[in-house]
Amino acid sequence: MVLKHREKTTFQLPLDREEILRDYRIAFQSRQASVIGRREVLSGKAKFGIFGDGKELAQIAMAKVFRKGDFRSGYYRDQTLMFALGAVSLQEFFAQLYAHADVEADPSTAGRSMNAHFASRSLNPDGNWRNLMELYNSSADMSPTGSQMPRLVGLAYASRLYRHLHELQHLTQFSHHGDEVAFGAIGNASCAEGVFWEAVNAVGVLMAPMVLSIWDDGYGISVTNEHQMVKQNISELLKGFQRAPGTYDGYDIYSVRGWDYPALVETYVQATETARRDHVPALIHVVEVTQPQGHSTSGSHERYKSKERLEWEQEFDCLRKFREWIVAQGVAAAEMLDQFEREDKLLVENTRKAAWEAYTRPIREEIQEVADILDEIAPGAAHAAALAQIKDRLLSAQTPLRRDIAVGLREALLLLKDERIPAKQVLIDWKKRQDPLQEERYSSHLYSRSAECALNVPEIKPVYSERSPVVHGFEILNACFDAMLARDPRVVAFGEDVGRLGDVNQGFAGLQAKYGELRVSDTGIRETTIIGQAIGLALRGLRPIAEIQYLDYVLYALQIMSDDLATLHWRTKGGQKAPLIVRTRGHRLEGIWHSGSPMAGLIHLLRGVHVLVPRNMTQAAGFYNSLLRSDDPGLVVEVLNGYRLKETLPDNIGEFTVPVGVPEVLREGTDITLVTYGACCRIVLEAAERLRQVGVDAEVIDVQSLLPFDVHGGILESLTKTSRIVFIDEDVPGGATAYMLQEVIEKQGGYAWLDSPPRTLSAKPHRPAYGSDGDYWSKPNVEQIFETAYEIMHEVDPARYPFFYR
Ligand SMILES: Cc1ncc(C[n+]2csc(CCOP(=O)(O)OP(=O)(O)O)c2C)c(N)n1
Repeated sequence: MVLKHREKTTFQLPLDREEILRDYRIAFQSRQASVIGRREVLSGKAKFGIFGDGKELAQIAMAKVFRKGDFRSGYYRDQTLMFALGAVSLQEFFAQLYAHADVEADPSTAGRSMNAHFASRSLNPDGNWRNLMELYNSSADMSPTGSQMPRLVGLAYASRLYRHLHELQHLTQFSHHGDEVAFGAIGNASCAEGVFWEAVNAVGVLMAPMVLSIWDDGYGISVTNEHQMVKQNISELLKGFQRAPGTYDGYDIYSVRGWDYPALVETYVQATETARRDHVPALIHVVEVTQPQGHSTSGSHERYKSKERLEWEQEFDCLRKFREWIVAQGVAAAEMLDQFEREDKLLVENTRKAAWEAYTRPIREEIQEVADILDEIAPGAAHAAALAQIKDRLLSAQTPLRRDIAVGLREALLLLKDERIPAKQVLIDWKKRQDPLQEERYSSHLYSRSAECALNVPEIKPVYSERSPVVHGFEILNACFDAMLARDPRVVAFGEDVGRLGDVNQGFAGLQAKYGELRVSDTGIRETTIIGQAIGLALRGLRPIAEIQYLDYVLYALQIMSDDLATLHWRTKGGQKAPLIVRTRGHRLEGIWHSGSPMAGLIHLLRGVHVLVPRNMTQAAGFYNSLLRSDDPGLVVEVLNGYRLKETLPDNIGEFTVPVGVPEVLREGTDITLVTYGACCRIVLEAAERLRQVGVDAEVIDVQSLLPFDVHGGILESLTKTSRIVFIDEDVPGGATAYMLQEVIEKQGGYAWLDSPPRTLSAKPHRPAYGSDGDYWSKPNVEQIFETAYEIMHEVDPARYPFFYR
C-alpha cells in the first residue's frame, strides 16, 4: 500500500532514552562535519565539498535496520548513515575532504575520490575477499547522478540467489541464506534519469530485497521538481509499482517526512523487515527534506531559493525538529542538549584538526627534506638566492602540496643544470625515489594485483585427439559454458534471450534446463542494468556472465561500464573488485547496428577492464576460462559470423586457457607484418595468401587482446624481422588501428625497426551500409588489404613489385 505521511502521534516508542540521545548526538556531529567541511573548502584547505546536511534523521533511522552483511549503494549525501553505522569515522571523513592519499587515512578511496564518496573495503590487501558478513558494506560511490542504481539491481538480487540456490549455501562469508538487504539512496532530481526507472523496474521484476530511499528536498541543484517529474511527486508516479495486498509482485511504497524521527524509524523498520523476510522491495520517499548549506561548495542556494523557502527550511530543519521532539517528549531538557552540542562541536573541530595534521605532516616532512638538500647545495651554487626562494616558498605554504615540491624541485634542477655540485645528485635521487611513490598513490590498482589477476592465469593449451569432434562454433561455446556452470556454482549467466532460448546464437542452449532458471536466465531489454546486475552480483562474491546481445548495444551500458566497473578497483585502491565477464558479439554481420566495431571507443573508456577480441569460438572459450580463473573484469567480443563455422572441439574444453595480452602469430612471413584481430583475421589471412602469389611473404598476427595489449612485445619481435607493418581492423579511421600503432611504434619502440612508413587500414568513418556491396565498400576487404601491403612493397622495390592494377 502507499502509506500517507506517517504521523508521529501513532508511534509507540520502542527506543530507550540513551538511544535517542545517541541518535541526536550523531546527527548533530554529522551536521557539524558539514558546517566545518564547508568552511575548510571556502578557506582553501580543501578543493570541493558536498555534504549530507538536512538528510541526517532519515539516515539515523536507516542505520537502525542496516545489518552487517547488508549493502549500501547511495550517493554523496549519506555521511550520517556511515557515521551512525561506525563505517566511516569523522577523522576519515575529513581525511577524504583533504584528499589524504593513504588507505589508512581514507579507507574508502585513499584520497582518489572527492569527499563523501564512501566505500567499504571488501578485500584484504592481498586482493582476497574479506568476510562481508562482518561488515557494513558500501559499494563505492560515484558522482554521475543515478549511477548507484544499476548495481543496486545486482546487490539486491544476490540475496535472492543466495537464498534459493542450494549450491551457494557454503558461501557464508557473503550471505546468510539471502537475508541481506541492499539499501539504495538517491536524490529526487536524479529520479528523472532513465537509469532510475530501468533499475526500479528490474528490481521489481527480479523480486529482490532492495530498500530505496529518495531524499526529496524539492531541488536538483537549482532546478525544482516541476522540471524534474510529472506531478512533481515521485511516489505518486511510482504508484503503479506497488504490490496488491496479499501478493508479492511489486513494491511497498512509503512516504515519510524527513524531520519526523519516530515516523522515520517506524517506516524503516517496517520496510526493511518485509524486504529481508519476503524479498519484497520497498521505496521510501522521504519528503520535506532540507539542504541547509545548499547543494555544494560550488554555489550558494540563496541565489535560487525564495525567502519563504529558506525560512521554511530553517523551521523544518530535521535537527531542529528532532530537538523540539526530544524536549517535548521529556527525553531530555534543552540545557542537556545544549551541553551535548558544545561538547560535540569541540569534538568535531578537534577531529578535523587531527585529520589535517595527519594529512599535512608527511608532506611537511618531505618539504623539510628538500629544504635541507637545497640548503646543502645553495652555498656553492650560482643561483643561491633563487634556490633559497624556492625553499622559502615551500616552507611557508599554508596548504602544503606534493605538487609544489615536484614543481620546486624541477625549478631547482633547471637552475642547477650547469653546476657541478655533488649534493645536486642527492636532490635528483630524492626526486627519483618519489616517482614510484606517486605512482602508487595515484595510479596503482587499475587492474587486480592479487594472485588471481588475469595476467597470472597460466596458459593451458587445448588438447585434441582423434576423437575430438568437429562442431559448429556455437557448440564450442555451449560446451565451455556448460563446463563453467558445472565447475563453479558461483557462475550465473543472464541476458536478453539467454535463458529459455539459450541466447540468439545458442551458446547457452539447453543450459537453463540443466542448471535451472536462476543460473541461466532471461532479462528484460535493459543493457545498463544487465551490467549493473552483474556488477552487484560480483561485488557480493558471485561470478556473473552478463550478455549484451550485440556489440552495438554495449553503448547503452557503456556509461556504467566506464564510470563504475572500469574505475572500481582503482577508485577504491584495491578495496573492491567486481570480477564479471561481459559477453557480446559483433564486428561483421549486416547493416548499421549489427556490424559495428567501435573498439577504440570501448578500449579508451574501459581502461580497468580487459577487452578481448577472439577470432573464433575456441579462442573465445579459452578467454572465458582464463577470465573465470581471474578476478579482473573482462569484455569478450565474439565474432558474429563465426557461430556456424566449423571448429574442432578441444577435449579439455572447460580447462584450457588463452592468456590475456598475448598475440598469436597465425602465419609466419618475412616481408611484412599484418596486425589484426577478431573478424578481420580470416580476411587478412586470405589477403596474405594472395600476397604470396605475387611473392610477398606476409606475417599475420592476431592481437586477440586489445586490453592488455601484447604484454611480451611479440609484435615488435615480428617487426624486427620484417621492418614493415600494417594495422588492420574494422573500427573507424584513427580508432583501434591508431591505438595499436601507438602501442607498437611508440611504446614498444617499433619505429627504430621500420624501413617503410607504418600504415593503418580500417573501415570508413561512417557506419557500415546494408547489403553485401554496402559491406564491401564500408569495411576493409581482402583486395584493399592486399593492395595496401603491395603498395608498401612496391615503394621498396618497384621493379620486383610493379603496379599491375592501376
Ligand atoms: C549525470 C550527471 N549529470 C549532472 C550532474 C551534476 N549534478 C550533480 S548533483 C546534481 C543534482 C542532483 O540532485 P538530486 O538528485 O536531487 O540530489 P541532491 O544533490 O539534491 O541530494 C547535478 C545536476 C552529475 N553529477 N551527473
